[in-house]
Amino acid sequence: MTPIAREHLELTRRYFLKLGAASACALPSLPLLAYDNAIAKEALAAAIAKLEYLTTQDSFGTVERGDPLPYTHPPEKLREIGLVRETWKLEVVGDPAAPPKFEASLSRELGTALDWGGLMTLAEKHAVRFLKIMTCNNGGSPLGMGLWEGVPLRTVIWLTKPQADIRRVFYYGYHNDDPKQLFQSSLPIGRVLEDPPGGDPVILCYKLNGEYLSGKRGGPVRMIVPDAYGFKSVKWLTRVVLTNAPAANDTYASGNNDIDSQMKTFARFVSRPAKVKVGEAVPVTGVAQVGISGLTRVQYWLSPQEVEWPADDPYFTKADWKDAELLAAPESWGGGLTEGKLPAGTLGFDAATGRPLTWPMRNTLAHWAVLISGVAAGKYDLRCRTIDANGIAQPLPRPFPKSGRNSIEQMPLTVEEG
Ligand SMILES: Nc1nc2c(c(=O)[nH]1)N[C@H]1C(S)=C(S)[C@@H](COP(=O)(O)O)O[C@H]1N2
Ligand SMILES: [Mo]
Repeated sequence: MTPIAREHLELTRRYFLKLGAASACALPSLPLLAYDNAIAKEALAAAIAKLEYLTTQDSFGTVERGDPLPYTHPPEKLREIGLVRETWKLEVVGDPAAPPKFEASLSRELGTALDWGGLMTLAEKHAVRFLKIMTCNNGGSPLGMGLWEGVPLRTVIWLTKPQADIRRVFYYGYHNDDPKQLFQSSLPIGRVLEDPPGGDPVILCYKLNGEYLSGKRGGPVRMIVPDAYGFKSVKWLTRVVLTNAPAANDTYASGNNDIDSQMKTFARFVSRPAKVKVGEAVPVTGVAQVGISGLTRVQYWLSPQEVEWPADDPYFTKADWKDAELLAAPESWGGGLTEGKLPAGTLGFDAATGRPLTWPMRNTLAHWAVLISGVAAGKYDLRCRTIDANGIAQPLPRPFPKSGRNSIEQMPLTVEEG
């Protein structure tokens, strides 16, 4: 099971319990024994797996490079290269190839680089926390769901007294001083200085789920870009360059990746049986990533395998899709937070009640579940998809890979004679 799968079970168990109780009175003709079996199975799995909304730091999926991996150096070396909090430093300098107009470099050479103490002083006044899902644009499903804390990148950029001729911000992770291991990304200065309505800032991130970032997660400090795929969130951050260059120079631009893509909305299965007996309900659960266009519905479609689908409808738009249930925001967020509580002041949450202002929230995930009943014996393909807040069904409006993999997921399901 993936980390998100495990954390998801706890939520869905409650959903099935509620559903089971309600249907016992409302629909007395349903095969209750089968329902009970399904409920029991879910409850058991949940007790074993203890699911949560947030992914703990250690159970995140990881996409990394470097030989050796920067955080695996011995402690002495880590101190020397600035990959522990006590010795970490961030440079913010101008690009000599496309010079910006600004007053004050934060540089190692001048002794003005931002250190951990400086960052923590800024944090006292400027720290923010928000939820963001981490997904590799080429990965089939999310790597993890986090509560990230940091200081907005713009707070540090303003310290350099920028004036003009700045079009982009390039930024770099530690790479063993080997140009071949360099990992870099970039953003338009506009995105750094300003957030879209309801959006979160780009941050110099030092905490995940209330704990300091581990080396593996990119600590002491990584970039977190809330609305972008993972490659914009550079780990082991050491250097920011202000530039008047007009174009991106992201490492991910090689490999045919679309480096301007914002997150897409798409659904994935988490748990579903491969086989049931006729009369047994089919419990299905999943996650949906909520991209730039939001999320209004998750749907499923059970199609007999022997039916061939017309080639001119590759996204199954004419299929008999049915709604699954989108689960509400959890009461307990998990992820190792004390009592599962989000800290006060988390962006997008009501200060008085601690509840989210909108749900589902962009750049996070939502859980979904459905209990499918009355399926005849046979072999099926089970598919799921999202409908975004513009009413557009996955994988449209952006079906191409390399800007975020969002193809419709498909799982086989066999319903056996009783
Ligand atoms: N320095 C550095 N930062 C990096 C990477 C890397 O290889 N080196 N991988 C990126 C990619 S492609 C992704 S998808 C995310 C994954 O973040 P995670 O490993 O914390 O889940 O980190 C990004 N940041
Ligand atoms: Mo990635």
